[in-house]
Amino acid sequence: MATLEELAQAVLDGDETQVVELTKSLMDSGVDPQDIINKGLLAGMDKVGELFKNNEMFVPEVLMSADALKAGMNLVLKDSKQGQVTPKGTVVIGTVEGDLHDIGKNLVGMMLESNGFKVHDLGADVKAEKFIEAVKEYQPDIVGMSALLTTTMVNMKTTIDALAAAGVRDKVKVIIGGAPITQKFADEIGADGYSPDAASAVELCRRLLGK
Ligand code: B12
Repeated sequence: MATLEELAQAVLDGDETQVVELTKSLMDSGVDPQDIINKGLLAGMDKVGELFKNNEMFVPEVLMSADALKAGMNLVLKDSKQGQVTPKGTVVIGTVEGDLHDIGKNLVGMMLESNGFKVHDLGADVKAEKFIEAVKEYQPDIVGMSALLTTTMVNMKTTIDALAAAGVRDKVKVIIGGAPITQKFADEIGADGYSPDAASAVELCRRLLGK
């Protein structure tokens, strides 16, 4: 039988085919989807983060791991999404201007979708104006912003200020996240919520919408 350790290793190896096979096998064996995500897929990505930080892994390999992770996540989340009908709420999500990191943002989007939210993903390197346009177009309940760089997290405040200047700040709840983000920072810039990971982001959205 496939193991969670093998799955983590396949993510680390950037071996998408293997990740898909192992994920399917674990799902077929009835392993808890949360364990497949946290102890398999994300455990592998954590290791990638460590090696990248120590210059033992480089951009092309990191991107292969990210693709492999996404393939596995899609399988698990697609399965848990079945049978859902009315959306619990609408979320517009994006990574702020200047920042290309989208893995965490994608995970948050996928987890929200699989928990019944309608998600409009604006992608990465999203300017404040684009968030404003999306709020006007989709009329979401929540705007989610992600940032992974200390140099781009300031653009979360820029975006909140721009939403206010455009007269739409009070129409939405704003939530933020990403490795350098803290609750303190969220309070400082006037965000409505922060969460450290994708699972608690779902809880946060539910709480903010009273669902
Ligand atoms: C993968 C990666 C990359 C990839 C990104 C690929 C992609 N498509 O995303 C590539 C190789 C392109 C890259 C490039 C760079 N990177 Co980089 N990268 C990483 C790495 C290794 C992993 C990030 C990641 O995906 N983690 C996995 C996900 C699942 O975790 P996460 O993003 O934190 O998301 C979770 C939570 O934070 C939260 N969350 C995230 N977003 C949101 C949003 C909301 C609304 C909520 C509620 C929650 C939430 O939920 C998520 C899921 O649980 C980190 C190291 C690290 N340990 O963080 C460095 C890191 C972020 N990168 C770093 C740097 C410096 C760079 C570069 C500047 C390198 C360079 N010199 O070119 C460039 C910048 C490019 C740019 N303009 O954005 C630094 C940042 C340092 C800093 N403090 O600013 C880090 C910390 C590495 C390091 N220690 O030096 N990087």
